[in-house]
Amino acid sequence: MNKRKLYFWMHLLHGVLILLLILSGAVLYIDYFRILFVDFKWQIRELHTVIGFIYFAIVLLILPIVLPYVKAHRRWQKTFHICLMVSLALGWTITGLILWINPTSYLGLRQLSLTVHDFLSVFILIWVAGHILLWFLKKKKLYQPTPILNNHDRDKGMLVSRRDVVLLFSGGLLAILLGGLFRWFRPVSDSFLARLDEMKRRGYFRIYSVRTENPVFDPQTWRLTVDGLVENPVELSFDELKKLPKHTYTHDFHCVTGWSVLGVKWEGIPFQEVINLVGRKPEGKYIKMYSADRIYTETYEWSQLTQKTAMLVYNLDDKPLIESQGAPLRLFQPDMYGYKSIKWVNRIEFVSQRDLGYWEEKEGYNLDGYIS
Ligand SMILES: Nc1nc2c(c(=O)[nH]1)N[C@H]1C(S)=C(S)[C@@H](COP(=O)(O)O)O[C@H]1N2
Ligand SMILES: [Mo]
Repeated sequence: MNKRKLYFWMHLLHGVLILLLILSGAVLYIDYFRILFVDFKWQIRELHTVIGFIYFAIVLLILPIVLPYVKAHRRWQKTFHICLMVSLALGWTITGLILWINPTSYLGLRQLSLTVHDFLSVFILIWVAGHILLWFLKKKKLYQPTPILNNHDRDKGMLVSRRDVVLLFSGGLLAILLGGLFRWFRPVSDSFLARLDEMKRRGYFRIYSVRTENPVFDPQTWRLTVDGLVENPVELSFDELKKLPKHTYTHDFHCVTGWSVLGVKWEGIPFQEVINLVGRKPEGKYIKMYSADRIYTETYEWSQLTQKTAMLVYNLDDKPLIESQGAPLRLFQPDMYGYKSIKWVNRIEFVSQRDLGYWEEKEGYNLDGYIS
């Protein structure tokens, strides 16, 4: 294979791998796709990781070919481009590795990695979009590329000159920055920046559901059934439930797959209030909760839910739960992982034998889900 062809294929392979990473990453990142492919979430994660490793290997392979070339030519565009690509690859790989290892004892590090990983991905996405746009425009003859004057670019089988890519990219960045100066753009850029800031500071909920459709909450017809091995089974309307003594406190939320939200304000009814209300029979040692999605369940030892902070939550950060986050009611036990925080709770059954919950059955998650 001659050099030109080799460069061409390397460049293409590099691009294809990035595209695959972005695609598999998007499935993990975007609520809609994650929920659609929920049964394969771990497989997609593994796939994403493997492609990531291959990608990094390719970057390492390409480097010895590219570096001498950059050294010989000392053109700032080239140097800039290579440095950028290599730092992106490094940043992507290092943060990806940390997320893969998922160090539960270093939540801060994990959180930081997640933010950086997400941020770099968006950056790369913009980069790729620019690449494809230029290539497309050129194909349609809508754009005349800056002539590729030197032989090396031609040797590399470049589709467009690096210079145009750099120009387009800096142009895009500049547009976003300058956009902030125009009044019509302000709300967009401000809310974007505010959201970005909040994401950086405390993370955000990555809505997880095993069904594609959320149960709808109708305050008129909604009932919470508490039954099983209790003295007085009850059916509570939302208003009745809210009349029980409430409790509010702030605590972090951790999903076992590696993301967290810091400093979430939880407001709801301590579960002990419900126990008091119905009177647990001695045989009712375990508690099984059902979701209005009619598929998700979770179970607990009754004694795991007696601390005041184990609650049926209806307000999150001072606002009623939104539909995708379990409206009107979800459980929260601060010592346990997110999967124990069952959403759309509509039935609580006291039982004498403990069943596995949804994820415990499906993926072998730990039954108690305590954060280590
Ligand atoms: N009914 C129901 N509850 C659920 C889930 C679900 O799929 N269905 N996912 C659990 C998991 S794994 C997590 S991490 C949290 C996510 O909460 P969020 O969707 O508010 O981000 O909800 C938990 N409760
Ligand atoms: Mo989770």
